Order: sequence, then C-alpha cells, then structure tokens
Amino acid sequence: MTTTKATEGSNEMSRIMAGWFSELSPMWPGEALSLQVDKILYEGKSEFQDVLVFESRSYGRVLVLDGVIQLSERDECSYQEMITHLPLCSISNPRKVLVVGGGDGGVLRELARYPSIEQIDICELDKMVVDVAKEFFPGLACGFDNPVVTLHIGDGVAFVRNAPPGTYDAILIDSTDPDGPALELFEVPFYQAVARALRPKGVMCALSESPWLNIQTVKNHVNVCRQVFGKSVRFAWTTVPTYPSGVIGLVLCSKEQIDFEKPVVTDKALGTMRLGAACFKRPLKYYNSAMHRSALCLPEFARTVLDEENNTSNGESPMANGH
Ligand code: SPM
Repeated sequence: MTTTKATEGSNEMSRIMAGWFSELSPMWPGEALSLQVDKILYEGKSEFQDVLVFESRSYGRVLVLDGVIQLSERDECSYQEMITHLPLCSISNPRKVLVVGGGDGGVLRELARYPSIEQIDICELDKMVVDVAKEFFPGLACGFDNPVVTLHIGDGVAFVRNAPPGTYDAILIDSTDPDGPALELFEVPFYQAVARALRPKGVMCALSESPWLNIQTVKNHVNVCRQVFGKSVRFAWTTVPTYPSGVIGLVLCSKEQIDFEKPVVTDKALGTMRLGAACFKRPLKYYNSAMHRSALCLPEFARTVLDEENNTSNGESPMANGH
C-alpha cells in the first residue's frame, strides 16, 4: 500500500466534521466522498504518513492514509480480487509472486487461492500499515498467515531494482495514488525494473487511475507502460464505491504477448483458500470469469483515448479531469 519514501507533505484537506469524514484532494477537485463516522478506532502518525481507522455507518471499518481512503470492509473485495485475479488467472501455475505495497494483507489473502504459489515476497514501506491491519482488519491481514509469505519492510522501488532478473511470475503493485510518495511507481525506470524482475512469461498489474477522474493521467500511465512492455499492455477497471468516482483503473502488462481477455484459470478453481495448515472454502465476492472479460471493455470516451492507434498525440482529452 505504501511503497516509497515520502517526498511531499500529507494531504491535509480531508477532515471529519459533524460526524462525517470527507475525502478532499487536489487529485479530484470539486468533489468529495463523505462517509458517516460511528467511531474513530485509531489515529496515528508514522514516519511516512497519517493513519486513520474509523467505523463507518454504512461501509464497516475504513482505512485512511494521508486523508485518502484506502479500503473499506464492505467494498475491499472488488479491488483486492480484481488486482489479484486479473493477472493471476491470465497465466498457468504461478510459483513466485511479488507484492509492492499491499501492507493491509488483502492481496496476500487473495493469493492464498492459488495452490501452485510457493513464494510470495511483499515489500511494504510502512510497518504501521501492517500493524494497524493486523489489529483492525483481521479479514484482510489473515493473508500474512500464509507460510510462503515473506514480509520486507522497505522501499518498494529499491526492492524491485535489487530483485534477481527473471524471478517472478507475477508482480502486483498495490500502491497509493499517483501523487507524492508513490509517484516513482508510475515512471519508466520503475517499470523497466519490474520487467527485469519478471520471468519471460510473467505478468504485472498496477493500480492506475479512474478514467472518470483524469483520463490524461490514465493515458500517461498506459503510455509509460507501453514504452517498457510494448503492445502487451491493457487497461482494466473495477468498481469501488468508496473511491472517488466509484471506479478505479488497473494496468495489466506482460513480457510476452498474452490474451488477457481469455483467462486460463476459471473462477471455479478459486473457491478454496490455503493459509498454512488451514484449508477452507471462501467463495469469491466480486471476481468471476465474466467480470474478468468485462473489466477489459472500455467506455467509448476512454477507449478512443487509450487505443494504441489513437494514442500517439499529446492532445488533452475533453474528458480530462472529468469535465
Ligand atoms: N489493498 C488496498 C490498498 C488500496 N490501494 C489503492 C488505494 C487507492 C486509493 N485512492 C483511489 C482514488 C482514485 N485515485
């Protein structure tokens, strides 16, 4: 979740007023999601960021970093399942996976559905995120109970840069937004390091931006990935009601040509979790094979901007910033 050292100050715009948390940011000017707060459970300041956990009236517990909602108990499934299963269902028998960020453990939990995985490295910058997840979000942090998981606390960019070439079948970038601390994770040198750390048929999936919020940011991100991965780059999206605009983008890349629209693992294979000695049924809540295919279909305003043939100019889309 937190991946690189903070370089800028935290977002001090978001606030709790009259019992409502409102999420304000220059990244989404003119709009703010508000959630009614039943109880503040935790407020802390780590070396890197402000950490807040509250019990909301309608979405269960909510984790906020530097004023930006990272997850709620009610809708976290759509993000964690899609960022994990879109790439993992696109390859056969993954053995080694790297998670950059992801300190809440939700992506690790989803990886526990793949019996072939024998090594998961996770590099999270902020130990406080892991500690807070273990205390307040056991339904996500259970992902750390998997004995194949090794937690590395440190800078995700440096970790990827130092990984031996050709190590991972999949790399999942579960970061904060493309602003401030996580900015490096949206730049060419980072993706070059990711490509180097992947095995030849390896896949990557990274948090991107909502096409409704800023299609220009999405276009830049996709173009950065195309500079490294060529044609094997697809933009996908999922719904997250507690993220601004209710939609979040994901970028899928592979080192060799992969047809991301045709998953090679079906949802039927993902209903069982193995966390150490424990093996139990845990049905998926959001992902299924049809959602996989539909996540790659884009609304016309986004398709025309992101399609490779239309994507060479630097002209700003009329939908930039959602206006
Ligand atoms: N494992 C869950 C971590 C969530 N990481 C992504 C957080 C993104 C939050 N902001 C979304 C707003 C749209 N830019």
